[in-house]
Amino acid sequence: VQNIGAVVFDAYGTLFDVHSVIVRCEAEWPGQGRSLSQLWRTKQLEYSWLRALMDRYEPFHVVTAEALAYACQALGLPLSDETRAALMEQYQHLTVYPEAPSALAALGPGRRLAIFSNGSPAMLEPLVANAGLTELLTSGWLSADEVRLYKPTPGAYALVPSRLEVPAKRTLFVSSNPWDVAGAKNFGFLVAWVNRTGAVFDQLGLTPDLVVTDLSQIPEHIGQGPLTS
Ligand code: LAC
Repeated sequence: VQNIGAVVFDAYGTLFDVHSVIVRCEAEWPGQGRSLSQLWRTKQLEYSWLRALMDRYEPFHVVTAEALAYACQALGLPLSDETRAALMEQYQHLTVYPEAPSALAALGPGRRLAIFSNGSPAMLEPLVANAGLTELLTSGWLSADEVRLYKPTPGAYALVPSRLEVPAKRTLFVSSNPWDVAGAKNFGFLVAWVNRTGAVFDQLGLTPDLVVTDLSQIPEHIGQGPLTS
């Protein structure tokens, strides 16, 4: 995979570990933390896809809050306003995967680095700042909210080449979420799947160009950034 002018990252689960959400859920409801955070994440994604199919877009922080409300109700967990606020706040303080900063530093020279996420600006701005990634992400973050279209709709990914001014075929999209990997491939990016957990890839008729177990393995596969013309 050569001549890559831009490397673009999914946020949740790719650059950022949502595990800190589990810890906060577990603190609130001991023994229920993992199941709550898993159901919360599953519903968050389901709702984004269902809203897209119904053409009833809402920003990702709204969808995330509605998914949390569902998950707590489904598990019979009473959710107070302050607990809701505390759990939502966790999304702004997710831990960065340990290898991410050095991987970003290695990929940076001669190319654009950015996040492209379903996350709304209200979610991404503090998340990136709190994680100290502002300098390393030379082209910042892009939110699907700018086009009010969620991944994996091609129109969502189209924001990336239009903002970065690097063609899709010279852009490497990096995600840990197979559905997002398939969506990015469908759009026309070169795609790397970060499979940290030994997961099975989804059967969607699309496969990643590169499979790694963490971000540190990406630089060796894509060589040097093209000399900035
Ligand atoms: C993101 C979520 C969906 O777009 O992983 O960052």
